[in-house]
Amino acid sequence: MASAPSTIVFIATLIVLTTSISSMEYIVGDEGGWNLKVNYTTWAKDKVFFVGDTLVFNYAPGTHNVMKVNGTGFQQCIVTSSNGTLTSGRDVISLQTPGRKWYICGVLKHCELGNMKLVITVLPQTMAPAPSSQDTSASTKIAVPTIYGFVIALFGSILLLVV
Ligand SMILES: [Cu+2]
Repeated sequence: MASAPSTIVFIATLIVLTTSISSMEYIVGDEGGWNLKVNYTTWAKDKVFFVGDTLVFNYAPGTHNVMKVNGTGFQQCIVTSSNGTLTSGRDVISLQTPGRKWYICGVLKHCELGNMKLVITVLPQTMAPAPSSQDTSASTKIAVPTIYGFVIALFGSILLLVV
C-alpha cells in the first residue's frame, strides 16, 4: 500500500466526497427492508443522518405501509390517516428538515407487536455552502473552515485505510 500513496489519496478523496458532500440514500433495514422482525433501533444506531439524505422503505406492497408520526404516535403506535400514508412498497422519504423523525407501520399491530417503528435524528447540513450572499467577506470566512474540515476528513480516511 505504501508504494502507491496516490491511489490511497484518490480512494480517500472518493470516500470523503461520497460520505460528507453528496447526500446519502439509506435503505431502511438494509437487505431486511421494512418488515417484521427487523430491529430498527439497531439499524439506526450507528448512522448519522443529515438534511438532504433520503430514506427508502422497501417492502411488498400491501403487506406494510409507512406513516410519519410524532413522538407520542411513535411510542403508542397511534395510526392516523391525516399524515398521509405511503404504500408504494418503495417509499422514498427526503429528509428536508433537522430534528427528530418518527416512522411507523400502520398495518394491523405491526408497530406494537412487530416493532415496525423507526426513530432518527436528522442533523443540519453543516458542510453545505451558505446561500448566496451579497457580503463577500462572509463567504470567505466560511470557505476556510470548510477546506480545513475537508483536509481533516481526508487525513482521517487515509489513517483508516492504512490501519
Ligand atoms: Cu407492517
